[in-house]
Amino acid sequence: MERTLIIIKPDGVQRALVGNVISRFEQRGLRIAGMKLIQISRELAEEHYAEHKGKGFFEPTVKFITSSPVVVMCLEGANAVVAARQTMGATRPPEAAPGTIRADLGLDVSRNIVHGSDKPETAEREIKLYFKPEELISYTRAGDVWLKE
Ligand code: IDP
Ligand code: MG
Repeated sequence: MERTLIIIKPDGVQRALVGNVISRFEQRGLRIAGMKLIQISRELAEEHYAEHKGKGFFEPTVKFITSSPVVVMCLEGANAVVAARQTMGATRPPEAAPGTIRADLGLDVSRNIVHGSDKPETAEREIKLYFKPEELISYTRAGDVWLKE
């Protein structure tokens, strides 16, 4: 069992895509272990995107993610990190496969609707940025037995 950190970015919230995005992860078989609507501070955004510090898109990306509320989710399931990234699609919407969130719902890399941890170690770091341990709940859903043999 693995956990990953997903953020529905300001464009997703403002464009009323929250339900659409959550549905895709839910239907894929990933469970919501934690979820909340928050306004990200500059300090948190800079920590979140620390690996990109110094790149040209760092400042606009930090400005954008702090510009309006976001929905943060911790998703849990088998291979949650890879599965969620696959459901999201490639970083740049024109390169994302049809059927993915970023291809179906967006056009531009700077407004690509969702964030998802890129590997299990990143997920661990990012989940801690947004959730206290007691805010996360592991459980089984009735339908989980129908997801695998
Ligand atoms: P990821 O979100 O698929 O993991 P990263 O390379 O980690 O992609 O970049 C983080 C975020 O920074 C992207 O989701 C996107 O919002 C923004 N970003 C990345 N590259 C560019 C760019 O070339 N122009 C504008 N924004 C970018
Ligand atoms: Mg990334």
